[in-house]
Amino acid sequence: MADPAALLDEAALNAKAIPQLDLETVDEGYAVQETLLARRWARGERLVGYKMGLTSKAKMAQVGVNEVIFGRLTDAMQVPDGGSVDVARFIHPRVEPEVAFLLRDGDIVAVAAALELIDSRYADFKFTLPDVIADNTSGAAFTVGAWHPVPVGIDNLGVLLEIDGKVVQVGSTAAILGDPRRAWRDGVALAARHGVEMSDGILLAGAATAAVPLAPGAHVRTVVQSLGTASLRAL
Ligand code: 0L1
Ligand code: MG
Repeated sequence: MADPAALLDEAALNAKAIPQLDLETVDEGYAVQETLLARRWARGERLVGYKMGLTSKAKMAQVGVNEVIFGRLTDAMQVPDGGSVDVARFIHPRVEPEVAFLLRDGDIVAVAAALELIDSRYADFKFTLPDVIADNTSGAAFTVGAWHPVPVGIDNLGVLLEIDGKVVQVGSTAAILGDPRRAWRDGVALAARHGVEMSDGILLAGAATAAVPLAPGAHVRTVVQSLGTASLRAL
């Protein structure tokens, strides 16, 4: 088989879906993810953080698996809050509302509302667990709102996802493994098992609702109770 990391990298660069790779194990998936990211570091992208995936029942059901996974965030994926992103760069982008943590020396120092754009490089958004891990857990772009000190309770904050001012998803941070801080703890342990230290930078803890397709022209905003908003426009 051709180098799976090269196939995934080129699929993303050309916005052209590829068939599933049918990797066999989760370890193989993380090894391909590492090689995929190495190609991006070589092009000058910088690591700015991490993301947890499949942290809610809705997301697990949407893709038919039941395990959390982690991926990497790079500077090239970050869209400023209120900024624009050209969705022609993607294959079949979807957007989901998230909670973001700012990590310093292994601790959470701030929290924010966030949006994640996911874009599977596989045709029809269909993949196995090892395949989606290899594909940097479908990560494509993200926006983080204003950082806030961590409130006492963040385990049941209301979350709205709006497109063009209309509410399209309603959820709660409870959907993120019962408490987004659990996604952080589980993520740190999972990453450590794969030789990755998740101690500094941004951590997208996971989506509070299912992801929705993102069309050009859409203005997307999430509102998270006590944490404010994050927004972007799709060009
Ligand atoms: O961020 C996520 O939860 C996405 C994980 C990968 C599954 C998907 O593409 O929906
Ligand atoms: Mg996500």
